[in-house]
Amino acid sequence: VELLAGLRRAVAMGEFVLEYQPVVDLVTERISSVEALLRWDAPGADRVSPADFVPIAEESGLIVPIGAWVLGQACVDATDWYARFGISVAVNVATAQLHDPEFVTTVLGALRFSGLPPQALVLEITESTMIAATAAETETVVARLQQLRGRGIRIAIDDFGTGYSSLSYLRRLPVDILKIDRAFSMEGPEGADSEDTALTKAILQLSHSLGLSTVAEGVETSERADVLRELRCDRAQGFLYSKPVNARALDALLAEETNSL
Ligand code: G
Ligand code: G
Ligand code: MN
Ligand code: NA
Repeated sequence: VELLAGLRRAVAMGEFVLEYQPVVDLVTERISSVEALLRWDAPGADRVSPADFVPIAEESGLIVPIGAWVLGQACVDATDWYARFGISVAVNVATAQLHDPEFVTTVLGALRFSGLPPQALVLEITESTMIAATAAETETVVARLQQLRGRGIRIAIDDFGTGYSSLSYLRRLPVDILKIDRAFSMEGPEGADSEDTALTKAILQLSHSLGLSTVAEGVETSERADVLRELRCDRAQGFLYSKPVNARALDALLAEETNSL
């Protein structure tokens, strides 16, 4: 209840900020895109993790206005990065946003206002999006995603491999990118688990045969990056390359890359 009141105030007072985590091309090792990640800086309090407040924002429906702000801000920030470096931006979209009749208008409005081209925007949705939905609701969401995809916006399945019934979603959803959950790249005390590698390999084979692009999440070591490159995973994201950083720090990272060309 306290958190919910805080969230309402945060929406009204503009206490949210975005950080951006680079996604790196595994062959060139250059930044090809970024993922926008929401942060809540309540004045006089410690930063609250989205893992704690996003579920509450979802339950209360506040995620709809918060998500609209995220889309708008991410598109504004990315316009310059796209123009100068060809960097696209991925935005996390909660289930409640996809069920909002205004969702398509909100996304297209964010593009129009910022001037960001649709091919520079990726919407990340999770497999769980479809679990609670009825057949009719699923159809509506799929139609919305198809409409956006028709404009050139790409759709990514986030946290792939952890949800239930993954494969049936791939058939139903209009998808361009699979993001392999970081659980498959997390290393135990003896290094990368061979079972995780086997699963990663299977996901990559599936992804290749469906013509999808792949991003491995949670890559923390160069050994893991080597394995992924060998398995022809396209891109990787994780602490090996960069933690999520604010927009100014991302500017600096991109400028640094250009200088080292
Ligand atoms: O960045 P971090 O690892 O703290 O994020 C924790 C969780 O919050 C992740 O699952 C991430 O997908 C989610 N998250 C981060 N930013 C957003 C956002 O803008 N919208 C939604 N719906 N979820 C987000
Ligand atoms: O669920 P989603 O994939 O949107 O969550 C992204 C979150 O994962 C980010 O908030 C970020 O803090 C976290 N993250 C990013 N890279 C790494 C990593 O290399 N290791 C771990 N443990 N977490 C990461
Ligand atoms: Mn994500
Ligand atoms: Na993820």
